[in-house]
Amino acid sequence: MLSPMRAAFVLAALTLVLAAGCAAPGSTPASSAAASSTSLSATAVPANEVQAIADGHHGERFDPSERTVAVGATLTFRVVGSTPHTVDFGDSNTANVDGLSASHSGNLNDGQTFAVTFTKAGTYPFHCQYHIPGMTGTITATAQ
Ligand SMILES: [Cu+2]
Repeated sequence: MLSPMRAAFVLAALTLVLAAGCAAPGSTPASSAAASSTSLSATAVPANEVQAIADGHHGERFDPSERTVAVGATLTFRVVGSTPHTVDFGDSNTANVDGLSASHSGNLNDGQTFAVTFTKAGTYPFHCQYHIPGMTGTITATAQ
């Protein structure tokens, strides 16, 4: 039997789910696909974040490794775990990439972050200096 209190809660939860499904003008196409797949991490990576993680030997990766943002958006890269990483955009580990507020994080330890604002539409490959070629990703910035 469903008590009135519980029924109200279920209704509220359903409303939230429906609202979240509709209110997504700036969301990425990947988010709907990700919802149906099984995530390896216990907690989902926030929409404005890319995490640099390492799961055991040779398990270093960016999660997600591909993300689409609107021009003007800022992404935060965050190291999770005791393995240090870097975030470097472009082929060079020193040259700044046009269209980005910052291109090279330097060494990042557990919990440290690196924020990048995407000021021009384009495709921006990035990598970790320590774990190339395995640890790479691409951010796509699209005009609004
Ligand atoms: Cu790394």
